[in-house]
Amino acid sequence: MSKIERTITLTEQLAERFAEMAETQGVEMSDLVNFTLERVLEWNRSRPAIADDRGQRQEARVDPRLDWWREARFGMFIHWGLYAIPAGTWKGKRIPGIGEWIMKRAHIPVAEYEQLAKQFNPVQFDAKEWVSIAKRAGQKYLTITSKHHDGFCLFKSEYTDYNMVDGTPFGRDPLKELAEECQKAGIKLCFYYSQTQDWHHPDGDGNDWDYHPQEQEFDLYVEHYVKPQVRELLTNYGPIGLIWFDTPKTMTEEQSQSLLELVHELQPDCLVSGRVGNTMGDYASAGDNRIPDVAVDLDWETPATINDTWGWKTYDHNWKSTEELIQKLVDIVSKNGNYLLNVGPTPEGLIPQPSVDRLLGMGKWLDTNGEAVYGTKAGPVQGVEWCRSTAKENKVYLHVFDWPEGGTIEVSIPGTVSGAYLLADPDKGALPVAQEKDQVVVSGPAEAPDAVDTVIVLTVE
Ligand code: JFZ
Repeated sequence: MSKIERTITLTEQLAERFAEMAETQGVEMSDLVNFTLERVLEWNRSRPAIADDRGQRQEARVDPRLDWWREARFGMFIHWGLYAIPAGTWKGKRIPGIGEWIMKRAHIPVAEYEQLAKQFNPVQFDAKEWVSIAKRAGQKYLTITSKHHDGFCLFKSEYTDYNMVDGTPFGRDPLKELAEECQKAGIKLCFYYSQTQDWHHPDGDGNDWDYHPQEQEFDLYVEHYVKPQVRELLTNYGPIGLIWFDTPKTMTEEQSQSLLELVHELQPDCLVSGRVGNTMGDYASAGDNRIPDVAVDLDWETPATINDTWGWKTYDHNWKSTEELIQKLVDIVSKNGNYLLNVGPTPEGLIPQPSVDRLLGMGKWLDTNGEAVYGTKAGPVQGVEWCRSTAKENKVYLHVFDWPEGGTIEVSIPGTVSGAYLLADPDKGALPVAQEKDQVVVSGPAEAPDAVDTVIVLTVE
């Protein structure tokens, strides 16, 4: 039976089950379907934000190699590749889902998808500009898709011509140019690399419309393709902050372990993401756009989108507001996490303007309030709707999202509070503080000084 036939059979069976159930329960079939989908979404939301197998190796929790990353807290994710050309539309049809998955979602044959490389000519690409946007946004590291699931490589590789230098009219290596600019700007360059899914490679995971999965030799692909390419990435671009492996799927413990060892052998300081699989990462990876409810005692990161796609889609206009993004950053940092916020540049090589606007807005807020974000960890106030807290040395930073009426801020904090001031106040003018046991009451101005997040600094003994 072909894939299409199997899908049709399954769909028919599912429809029959729904029809049967709707009849016996005496409800409309469409209601039943909607109800079921709601439950599936609910189930997804109820799953832990950080899955066990994307966790952090225990030894890494205290490893000083992570110190730069713990200090950084905010990074730029870049999803860029051939998928930016169709940008969500294939042969006139809008393909649902995230942009970089178009090859799989539309079952585009390798021979056809490959042709996109001949059109990829991002003449407006300017590494300096991209890095400058990250810098002005207050982002301290930059993680770019060196190879995504579609198999196309943004870097010059000896192991395939399906790469930016050998396979496109552009002929330049954007990772080389980014490496130089990152070095100058003091931003850590990091590489996303899809180690399991590769819909182009005959032995890679995930393409069952061109290849027969039963006949594939995944181990050979890891040994003779993934590892040599990881070696290239860690040899040709200077010091790399981390390798962001993704969707471990079938990765065995041995395979995860050997990738981890290879990375650490080539660049001992280079970190490995939790999605290398089998709880072996240097830090844990939360589900996409997921934020845990309370602080997590791990080093972890949320990868997130500004709209709903990673790779550029012309018709995804569902942009989160700057205010929302600032609060998400603070929410994550207040729980010990890092925020890796994505942009999906166009096939011309430009970061979409709505993304730039929001990033620069975040940077502006961070210019004033960065002290309460960078190098901080989870603060003592947790699980409070209107307030988050971060902490560093003898300071607790209260992040007030919803300013209470009259400006009286009341929180529970262990330790003696010796003073309070608004972080945005250059004079650090003292705010009245009263404390009774753990209850601390700060008298702030009647009106919220910052509608998004007003930071109050508490000095704690
Ligand atoms: C993966 C990729 O498939 C996707 O294209 C993108 O690169 C994203 C950053 O990562 O997608 C995932 C991986 C893991 C989860 C969700 C989407 N997860 O654990 O919830």
